[in-house]
Amino acid sequence: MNYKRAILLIAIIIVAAVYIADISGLLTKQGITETNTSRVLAAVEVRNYQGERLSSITDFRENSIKGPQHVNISSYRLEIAGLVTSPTNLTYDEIKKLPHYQKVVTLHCVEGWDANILWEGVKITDLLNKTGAGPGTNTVVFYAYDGYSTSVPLDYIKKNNILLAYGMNNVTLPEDRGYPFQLVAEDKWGYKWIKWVTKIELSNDPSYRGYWEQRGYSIGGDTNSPFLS
Ligand SMILES: Nc1nc2c(c(=O)[nH]1)N[C@H]1C(S)=C(S)[C@@H](COP(=O)(O)O)O[C@H]1N2
Ligand SMILES: [Mo]
Repeated sequence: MNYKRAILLIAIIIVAAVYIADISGLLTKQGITETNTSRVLAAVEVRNYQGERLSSITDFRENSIKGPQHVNISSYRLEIAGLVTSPTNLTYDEIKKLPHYQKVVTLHCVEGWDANILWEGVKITDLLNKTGAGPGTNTVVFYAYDGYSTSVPLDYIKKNNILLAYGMNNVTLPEDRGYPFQLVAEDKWGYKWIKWVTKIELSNDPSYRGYWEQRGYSIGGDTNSPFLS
């Protein structure tokens, strides 16, 4: 065997080994699926998932405070700051390289419409593992490109494997829907599902009020309670 063929063979063995290690990592954890199938997202959205009917990525009412935002992905950084041990900035590609998960979750807007979507993204806890959380952290505040903000308890994120989504129904999050990232705030009203996320801040202030919370919506935002507090 000549030198070039040996190199090629070694390369093939490495690729195969990485692939097998990756697929054997297919796991189901607390209702969410870790997947290796859709890192390259499709051109056409799925409308059924394991027999369940999904809404379309166009079944939303666009009513964001400043309309759809355009985020330049080459200069985009997700900042993770506040009560962290080591603050960090991550690019879109760095975040997409983290383990990714899928779950079907319904967004309920206080205006009375819902959307049942197959979300795909990374776990917020995986992001926070990069920075650490200092003593006293109990709240996670999210900020967006349009000046919007909201907060959720750190415990809620940990207990529910809350995702930061970059995909919906197997397609990349469209700009109108929050590209590059939307928080999948399951069991919470739509105003907690912050889009165009630019910053995650760890805080010790559970009474932080974001955009709609300052205008009277509840800080907890649970869909099983009234949203006006
Ligand atoms: N950055 C940002 N995120 C936001 C909003 C917004 O105005 N700005 N609106 C929220 C509200 S009230 C709802 S119901 C959902 C709706 O998602 P959609 O605009 O994709 O339909 O986005 C949430 N996330
Ligand atoms: Mo909403």
